[in-house]
Amino acid sequence: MTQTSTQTPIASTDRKLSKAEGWKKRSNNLREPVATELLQDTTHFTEDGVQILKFHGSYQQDNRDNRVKGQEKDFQFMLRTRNPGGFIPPQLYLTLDRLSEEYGNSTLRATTRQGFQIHGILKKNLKVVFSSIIKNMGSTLGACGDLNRNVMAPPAPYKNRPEYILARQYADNIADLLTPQTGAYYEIWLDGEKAITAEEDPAVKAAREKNSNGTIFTEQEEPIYGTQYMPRKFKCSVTVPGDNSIDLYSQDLSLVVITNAAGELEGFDVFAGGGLGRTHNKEETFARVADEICYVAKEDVYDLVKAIVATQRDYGDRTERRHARLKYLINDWGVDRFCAKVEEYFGKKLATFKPLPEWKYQDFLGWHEQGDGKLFLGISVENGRVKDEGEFLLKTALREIVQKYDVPMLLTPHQNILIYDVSPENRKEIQEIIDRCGIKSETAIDPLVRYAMACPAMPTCGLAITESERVIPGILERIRTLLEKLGMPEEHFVVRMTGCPNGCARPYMAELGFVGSAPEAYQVWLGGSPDQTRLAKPFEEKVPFNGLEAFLEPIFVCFKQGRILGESFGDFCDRVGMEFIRQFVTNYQSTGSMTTETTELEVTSSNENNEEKGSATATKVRRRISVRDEIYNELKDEAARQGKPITQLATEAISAYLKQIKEKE
Ligand code: SRM
Ligand code: SF4
Repeated sequence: MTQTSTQTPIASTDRKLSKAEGWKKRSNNLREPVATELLQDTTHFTEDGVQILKFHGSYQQDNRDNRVKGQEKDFQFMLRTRNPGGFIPPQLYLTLDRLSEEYGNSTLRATTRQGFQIHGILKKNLKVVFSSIIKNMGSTLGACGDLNRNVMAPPAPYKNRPEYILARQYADNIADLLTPQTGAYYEIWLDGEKAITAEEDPAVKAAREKNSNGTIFTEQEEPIYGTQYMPRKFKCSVTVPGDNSIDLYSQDLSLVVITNAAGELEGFDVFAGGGLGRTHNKEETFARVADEICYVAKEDVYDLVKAIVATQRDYGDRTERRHARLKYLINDWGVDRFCAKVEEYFGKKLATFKPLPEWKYQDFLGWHEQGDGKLFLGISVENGRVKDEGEFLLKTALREIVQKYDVPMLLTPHQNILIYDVSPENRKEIQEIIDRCGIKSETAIDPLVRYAMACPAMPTCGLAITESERVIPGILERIRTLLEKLGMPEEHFVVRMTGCPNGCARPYMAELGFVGSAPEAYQVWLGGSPDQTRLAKPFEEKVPFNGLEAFLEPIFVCFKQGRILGESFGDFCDRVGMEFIRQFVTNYQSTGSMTTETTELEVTSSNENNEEKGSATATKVRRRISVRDEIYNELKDEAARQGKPITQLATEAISAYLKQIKEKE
């Protein structure tokens, strides 16, 4: 099944191809109309230009805060870096920092895929920004568009753990293997000069050019992608057994490093078919977790990656972009048919997936030994936004540290930053900079904040329905206040928020996910796991921003009453199910005595009070009685003092009273 340059990568279809296929085909491997329109004295690109520019790593946006009816939009551009595994050398960081001040909105944003974004660049400044990044060890090629995106890897820079070193190395190699080969990028942004890039592994180059079973197009500028690139974006990660810092189940393709007892690489377990983007009210679009596909020996790994890419390239849906990701192909075909097609490109049978340990999420914040005598420091960056604001001077601190100590950094999939290769003698001074600049240590941050993520949404994202990054700090504060009010001051769980259903901050993997669904309203998802190993479920379509407390209170009370000892919020919601929580919410009346004159107190009418055991599946008939506020408050205080749930104390008190009366009679 060898492809030639005259063949298209598109499986034959009678249906009309999507508009995007036309843009790609007409672009002459990503050159036009970007090259021509860049030279024009305009503030923005045409639709074709906008689409092709994405492949170069830039989105045309407008500042939505500045929209005025009847006036031209306030056009600006976002640039996204492509840096496998989140690696940012010091020279690149200082360049990005400077560019964001000179040409951007003075902030940098660490993304959920370990890249940086600069927002707010004007069209006339695009070339200088692109060329500065490229000349300073960076790239934006393929950070966006229908091709392989930034390859993720666990950010921990352990030097004494071979599996971590291998994961990083293979993330780089897969990124190289699938990097677009078109000359367009350097022609447009560097006037044809080739950038000095790190040496590519010769094995990767050979693998890209090897034409096994139709995986590549011969005599084409793009051997793997052809003229039409992929049907849609394609996302990969490489990780080590047990480390789910990369949110493995949400990726199109993931490799898990398998080593022998001596720490030598043997091969990889392969997952495929994850993806989160969906559209409200379109059931045919959905978030999906990746399937276990196979094991592959190390010498065959590039052939296998190419075989999976070729399967999606040739059979992914190019007629409907909402149905074009690999997850839909695998879902429609089933894993067996998908594997059979992959085997045709791979040229041999797929081997059986090897057992893996449980996945754990890790954020690597704080100071750590990296295994070679040096240290790394994980710094929490709220929603990835690197900025200076009031007394909080994160941007200043990072600039000072990188300038003074020439240390590289690794961006994490959780929008945080690790600086590494720190000599122990510099630790004290670096910590002093951090403290002086008002940056909190990981233990001083509310864990609700530490484990939360939000996408940028307003004002830069053209697809946002609601706010996200700008409102999540307030929402987390409100959740904390509510938890305190409900007697759960220490409780925390993974909260993620996006301004629309595309899922950029991976809300469908969170324990509590907010997804913008209408102006100032969010769809709420419950039941993801603390380690992001299963999908959450939609619970409510449109929860008003102002009514969050009233909405969340009964859910939290249900959790408090029904949890098993040590059970997390997401695990609880998943165990009892959405219907159980809905039922509880329907029967619930607020215990919020601060605002009401009387309080509805719930009493369980079974003779066994099993709240402490928290068996949410036990059948209990719940009834309500009202008590005056001051009595409720006294009960609450006493319950807290005795460490009992209020309901239990109320039941004990009432039954003691009734017993007393009976005895008197
Ligand atoms: Fe995303 C589109 C931001 C990770 C799913 N994403 C966008 C755009 C470019 C909006 C647009 O198309 O005009 C957003 C730019 C906002 C802005 O102003 O900066 C945007 N996505 C982001 C980032 C910056 C969010 C963040 O908080 O960090 C992340 C950049 C990652 C990177 O460095 O490459 C980002 N986006 C994701 C993820 C998470 C991931 O990859 O792990 C997802 C869900 C996983 C997935 O792809 O299934 C994601 N973004 C989308 C989608 C829906 C794709 C789909 O299959 O339906 C879109 C819309 C689209 O592609 O049409 C989108
Ligand atoms: Fe924009 Fe939606 Fe992605 Fe948020 S989730 S950045 S609103 S596309």
